[in-house]
Amino acid sequence: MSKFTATFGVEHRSRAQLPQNTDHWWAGVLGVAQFGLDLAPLDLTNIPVAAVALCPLGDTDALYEIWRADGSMQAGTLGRVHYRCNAHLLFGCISIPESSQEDALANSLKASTMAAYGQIFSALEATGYRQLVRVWNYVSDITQPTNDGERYWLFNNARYESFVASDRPVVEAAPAASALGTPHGSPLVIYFLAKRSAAQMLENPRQVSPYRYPTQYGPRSPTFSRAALLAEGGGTLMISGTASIVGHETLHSGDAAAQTGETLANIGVLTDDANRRLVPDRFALERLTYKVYVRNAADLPTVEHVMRSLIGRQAPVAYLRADICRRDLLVEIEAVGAGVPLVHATPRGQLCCTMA
Ligand code: 3EB
Repeated sequence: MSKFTATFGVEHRSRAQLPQNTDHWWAGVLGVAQFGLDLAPLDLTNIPVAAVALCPLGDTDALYEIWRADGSMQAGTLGRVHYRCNAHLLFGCISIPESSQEDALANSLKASTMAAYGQIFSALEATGYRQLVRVWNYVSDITQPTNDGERYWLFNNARYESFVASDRPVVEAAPAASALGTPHGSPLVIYFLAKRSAAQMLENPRQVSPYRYPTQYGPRSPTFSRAALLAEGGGTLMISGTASIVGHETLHSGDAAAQTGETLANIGVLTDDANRRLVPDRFALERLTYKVYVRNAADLPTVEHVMRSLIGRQAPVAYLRADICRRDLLVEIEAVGAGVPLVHATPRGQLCCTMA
């Protein structure tokens, strides 16, 4: 791995913490995910913004997840996909309204999922950023039953079929992902990061790989890996949405505190594996940037307490209220390791050698 982007990472900000639209700071932004209901548009030229109908928990009504990178950037639109990229990385997003007909609950999700992934894969082929490494999926009414099963099952089926139709790997090289539920009537929103060169995909030995889940969780297993390890940013670990699942089973049903602890144990296994692959102590629970989805807002103090007791006071954590794709899951946690602040602390030459 001879060349990589020195600066790459994520930060979370409130609206008040965003620089003016005209500020040069935005030149270093690959893309933005905006979380909140009925927010005024950001109105940024040439920067894709994924608008997700999930409410932040805490003292802000808008959360901005900002992906930063360096080098000159180019933006474009292909179909409904908006993207922006530097020499190595591409951020993209797509939003597809679902049919408003109640009786079309199943068909419209299948169609919108196939359309979204079809357009994403076409855009990746057209731009040359072929490796899809991280995907965020926001699906309305995610646990709602239909005649053909829960909507998450239908989403899984359509996602799988889209991958196969575009000759994409559905097992070991599947992207890291998150999948969360948004309120009824929200569009399907997917945002993603893609690369010109491959990333290392990680599995978690404590957990059955998603693509091998048994059919009790739906006839078609989910298409994602547990984490992606990228050379960019001096080594960046992107951990998928992670829950209190050991083997393939949900543990600690009804217990938000225990689910949070089990989830962090799962994340700890992934940071350990990434350290073995990259450099010792590169990643630690205390130094990740977290996004935590909480099913019941009333669980926030409990979840926060367990988070802080296990990760310490320093790590940034953003909380969102969201439905999680299994009804017995109360918490889902995703995380990003290293990124912008750590680049300077890490000797670059060492990373070049170990990532090769
Ligand atoms: C799990 O581990 C919890 O379908 O893309 C987490 C991350 C979950 C991604 C997805 C689902 C997805 O199975 C749920």
